Amino acid sequence: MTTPSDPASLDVLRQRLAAVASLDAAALAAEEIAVLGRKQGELTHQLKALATLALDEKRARGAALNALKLEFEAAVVARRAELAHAASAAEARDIDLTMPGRQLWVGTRHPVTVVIDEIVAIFREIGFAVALGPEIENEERNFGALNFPPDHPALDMHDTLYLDPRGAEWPVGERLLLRTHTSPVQVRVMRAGPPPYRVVIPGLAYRNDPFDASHAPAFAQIEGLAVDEGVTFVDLKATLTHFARRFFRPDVKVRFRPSFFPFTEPSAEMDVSCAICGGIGCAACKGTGWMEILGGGMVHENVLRNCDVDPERYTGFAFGMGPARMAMLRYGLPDIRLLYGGDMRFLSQFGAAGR
Ligand code: 2NM
Repeated sequence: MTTPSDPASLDVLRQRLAAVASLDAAALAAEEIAVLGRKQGELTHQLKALATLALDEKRARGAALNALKLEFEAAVVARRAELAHAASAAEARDIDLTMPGRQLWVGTRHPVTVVIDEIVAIFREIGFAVALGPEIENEERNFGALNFPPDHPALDMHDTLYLDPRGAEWPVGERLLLRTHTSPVQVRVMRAGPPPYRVVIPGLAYRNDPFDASHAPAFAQIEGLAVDEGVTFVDLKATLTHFARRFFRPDVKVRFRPSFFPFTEPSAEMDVSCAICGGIGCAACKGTGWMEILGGGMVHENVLRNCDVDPERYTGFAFGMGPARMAMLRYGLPDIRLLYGGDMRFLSQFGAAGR
């Protein structure tokens, strides 16, 4: 350390100032403290020592020291900016512009969505409109209006997802539930105005079922309803046969078997010749050559009455099917969990994006 009165001390500081421009980051930080530091800094020390000098000398030396201090501060700031700039330029040189870009993820439609859209399109071609309704329904529209007796097992807590645990205390018919089928939408359509109706209703339905190879607790459904004067079972058979030929292939065979549903009388289930083996018998059709694809029937007169439609004047047919099941049959899938498991390696093989 030089003494305050030593003129050489100013020269030493000027040399150190000139050297700042070539210091690296660590040396710059050390030099800043060594010269400008508030406790140990050389310049700080020299400035404090001015107090011991005579007035004239104090003025001249003070001015020189203060000018030097400003220059030193400016030099440190400039060198620090220079070092930062050099570091980011080096980083930019490390970017490999020849590296392949990241794969962009283009989504595809879910196979069940592909099937729903196709089914809806086939019915639209022959004059059906689409109707939609809420997934939260009441007991009356989900069951009562549809001719389910109050003691029907479907109303049991084990089968239906009720929304309020106090449910049992609610007025009869007003308990809220997740619809177990899309049929309450048909009730809404009929109550909204007089026939004719020709509608298909795609949507989700819910049942208190464990997830297994053929059941999901939330599943897609498509139902249809056609009500007018003079609609007969022949219309049902012709419409659904046409649908099967369009959906599978023109030469598909169909058969109707008697069945039972609370909301239709008579009722039937429709089978198609196996899409996989063409009717010879295989694993997909369990050797029978036939696959069940839907249920339906003539709308029960009680249902028509419950929905303010005069059964003396109007008749109609209704039907329902599961698009996930249709997708499984068409693509030969053994387990519904493939469709609802969310594995993109599987799902992205179906509907092309944006189709
Ligand atoms: C099915 C089977 C049989 C059906 C009945 C009605 C309504 F509301 F008109 F009465 N909608 N859907 C129906 C009938 C659905 O699904 C397998």
